[in-house]
Amino acid sequence: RVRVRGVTIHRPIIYGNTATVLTAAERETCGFPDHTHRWTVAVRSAANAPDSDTVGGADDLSYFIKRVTFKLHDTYSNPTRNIDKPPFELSETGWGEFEIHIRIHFVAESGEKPVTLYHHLKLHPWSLTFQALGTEPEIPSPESAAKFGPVHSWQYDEIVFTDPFQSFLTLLTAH
Ligand code: SLL
Repeated sequence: RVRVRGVTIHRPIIYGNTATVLTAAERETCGFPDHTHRWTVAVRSAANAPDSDTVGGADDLSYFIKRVTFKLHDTYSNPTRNIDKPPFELSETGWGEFEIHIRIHFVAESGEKPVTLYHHLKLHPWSLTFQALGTEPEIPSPESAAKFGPVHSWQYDEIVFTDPFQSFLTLLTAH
């Protein structure tokens, strides 16, 4: 297999989370009375126009991503979660913020090593309540947090492949 020397090619992605406050009814039915939020962590394409109500582009990343592993806090059972097909996202309920390790595995023919990203799961709308209420930064009550709607925390990044194999370069550019 031939590497194409001197070439870099990148693919833009968005990664991060949304979170919403559980209603009293949801808190009862989710099986964990101490859980306060439902959240979704995701890796999405930043290419193509986003839909109005989703974050990230409509592009399916599976032509070059084989698996995304989300490593959660050890308070979760089975904290290592593998997602092997798009959408590369995971939803859970919980009570606390923590750092999620996001490991992106590329299709076998790429010959590329996995890439790890880190995302601080955000549940609380600190800045919004701070600005709107003029209070000191403090975790808002579930009631006031719910009024602000879903929390969003997303990062833009580019996955860069340097000296890619010719076949992988062809695969990427053909998409
Ligand atoms: C904190 N350092 O103390 C953080 C850790 C961990 C959150 C937060 C687990 C849910 C479950 C969950 O939400 N963990 O397994 O019941 O705030």
